[in-house]
Amino acid sequence: MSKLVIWGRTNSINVQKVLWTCAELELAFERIDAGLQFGVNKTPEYMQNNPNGLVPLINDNGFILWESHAIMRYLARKHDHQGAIAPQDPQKDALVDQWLDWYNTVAWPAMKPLFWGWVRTPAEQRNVDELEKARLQMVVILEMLEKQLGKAVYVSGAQFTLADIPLALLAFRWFNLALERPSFPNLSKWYEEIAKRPGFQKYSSGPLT
Ligand SMILES: N[C@@H](CCC(=O)N[C@@H](CS)C(=O)NCC(=O)O)C(=O)O
Repeated sequence: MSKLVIWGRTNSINVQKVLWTCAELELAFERIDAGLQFGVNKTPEYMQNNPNGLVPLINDNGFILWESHAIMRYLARKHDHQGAIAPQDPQKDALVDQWLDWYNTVAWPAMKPLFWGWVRTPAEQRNVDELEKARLQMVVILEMLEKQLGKAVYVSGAQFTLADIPLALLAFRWFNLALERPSFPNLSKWYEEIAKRPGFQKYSSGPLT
């Protein structure tokens, strides 16, 4: 029987993407804690499999893969024969890729300083002016998502797909930071819908750490 092993701590957004994807695809897996306080990810054995020394990493019956979006796509390609979360139509699938890339190149780079500043930096070391600039930048970026969600029910179109997963995990962080937030009705409506999914409930929730 094929065995999927995932390395990564459950509070990592990148690990959560993979765990939630497994939940959508109803895949069984073994998870090994790694990263931050758990260590593991900088050991020579781990670095041989992932030279970045980051989580997540998977071993799928001998096939090694890192980079959370590559892992999500791989699992969907292997198991999602009906196109339940990764559309088979090339254009719909390309739109999924577009938003996954947008998350990596635009949305998360803007969110990361806010998350690290408010969650992982001691209060006395925070640069509040820089954090305010980061918040305003994030508002501009979320306006793009707000517009998109005014045209489509889900991020890449009419169907829930892989593209919703990272952005919903980002939105969880945005909504759970004690920040001033403008009203984004489309984003809120989408988020409320997504928050009903068992994979989101199981892997995204809990205090931000
Ligand atoms: N682009 C990579 C980023 C992976 C990444 O930055 N992982 C973080 C956790 S979210 C990490 O391993 N940090 C070091 C640690 O946890 O020790 C991906 O999407 O998988």
